[in-house]
Amino acid sequence: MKKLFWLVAALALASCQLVAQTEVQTETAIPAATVIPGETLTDETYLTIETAGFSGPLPPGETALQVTVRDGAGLVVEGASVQARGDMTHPGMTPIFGIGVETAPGVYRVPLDLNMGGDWVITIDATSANGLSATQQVNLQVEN
Ligand SMILES: [Cu+2]
Repeated sequence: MKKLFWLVAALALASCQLVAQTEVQTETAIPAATVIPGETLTDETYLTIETAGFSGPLPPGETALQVTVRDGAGLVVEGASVQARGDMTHPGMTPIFGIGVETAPGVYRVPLDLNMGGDWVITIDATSANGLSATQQVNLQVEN
């Protein structure tokens, strides 16, 4: 069982690296899976995160990401806790945070104040009511 966990962890890591290389314009990022250690990977043991709202370089200021949370079977997950953290790729910046509000079943609107032009890495965390979680990183660009 441990071997399976490490295999999945390695796959999740590989998919994170893939996401890091994804173009800013990508509408739907590659889903990342999180597995509870010691548990078998089944539809009930992981979540996926889909993101939208990254169409081309964004103007600086207030924006919102649309995040859809699904379970392993592809069904939307209602009542999840969704948060996003924004970090710029250069040092010396204070991170920004946004809390998701569910606007449709399994769909969360996450406001973010992109307060500077340049390259950002947005880290989205989702936790379901039954304690499963997933993390997704997306790169985006803000106009100067
Ligand atoms: Cu900055």
